Amino acid sequence: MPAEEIIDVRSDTVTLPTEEMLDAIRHAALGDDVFKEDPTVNRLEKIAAEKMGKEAALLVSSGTQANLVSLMSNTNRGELVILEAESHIYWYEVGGISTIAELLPWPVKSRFGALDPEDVEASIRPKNIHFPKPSLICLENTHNRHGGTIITPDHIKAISEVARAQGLKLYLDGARIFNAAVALRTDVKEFTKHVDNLMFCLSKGLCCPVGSLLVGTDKFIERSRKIRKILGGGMRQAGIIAAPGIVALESMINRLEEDHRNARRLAEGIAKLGGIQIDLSCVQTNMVCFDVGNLGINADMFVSKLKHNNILALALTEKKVRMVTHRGIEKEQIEKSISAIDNISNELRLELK
Ligand code: TLP
Repeated sequence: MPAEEIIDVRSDTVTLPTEEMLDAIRHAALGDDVFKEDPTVNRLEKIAAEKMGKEAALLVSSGTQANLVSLMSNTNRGELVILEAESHIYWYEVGGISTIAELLPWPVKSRFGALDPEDVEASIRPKNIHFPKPSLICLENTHNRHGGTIITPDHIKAISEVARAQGLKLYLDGARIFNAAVALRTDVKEFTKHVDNLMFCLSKGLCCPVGSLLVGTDKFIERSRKIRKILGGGMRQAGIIAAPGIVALESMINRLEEDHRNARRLAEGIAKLGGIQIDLSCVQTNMVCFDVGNLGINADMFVSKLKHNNILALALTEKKVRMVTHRGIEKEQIEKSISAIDNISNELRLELK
């Protein structure tokens, strides 16, 4: 008997490489990247820089490493970094911003992940003997904890004007920036042209097994290369990571649209069910977050009930469950998920009566 299918919507990080990627890995030309001699890495970095409209790029092992290297490369020890209060850097990177980069994170709240330029301006305190020097503003697009929401190019521009006027740098955690670009049917450069530098991930919806890229000026990338080395991130024959990255940038970006379509389908299906709250206006890319608080259960418990139905999801907050669509999650898996959520919520509502 075939094993029951597992629907894994915990994250788009669970995606597996395509056959084309595996072939590219097998045939990649390799060299020692610490000596800058891996031709496949060099090619990927060139393609990434061009796509983002910047001078240079650097392959790193993960999104977390990309953010850490960028924080260190954009600042000096002891300075202050303004970031969104629910940002990945602040929430999920084990406090590397403080323990390793030795920076003071200054979280600013927002409603949908897009910092209000006025709030950013207000958080930049004047020169004073008591205050650390503010040097960097970090944005995140799409915004993970706000449910994959998009910060529009115009909004980034408004924040970049504040940054420039105050002499601060602007960095973008663009782990899923291609999701934003595809959703708005816009060239990714429309977002990146307003920031000094950014990172994006190959290992999420683009389906690569490993890797993220930092992109910025030649000077920023040279400094980042040295910092990556300090952090143990010099990766020798890294062409085996870069090869699927090239495939991703050449052929996997437009497919993100399918993930967005499926997320919308899932969200609209959930919205019709009783007892669950979902804000459809926040479902802008490949994430679907919904609130199970009215069912008399917390998100962790709801997630374990889903697991009994062979569906893997994540608890985002005490009451919110997150599901992420990606390659391998099709209409059929979406329908199965909606009906499992329906059954669970009906059972819970009966218990509440
Ligand atoms: N996010 C992961 C988890 O860490 C939560 C996920 O499943 O969404 N920036 C953003 C905006 C991210 O969402 C992530 C990963 C990272 C950075 C870190 O990337 P990795 O996992 O490659 O270190």
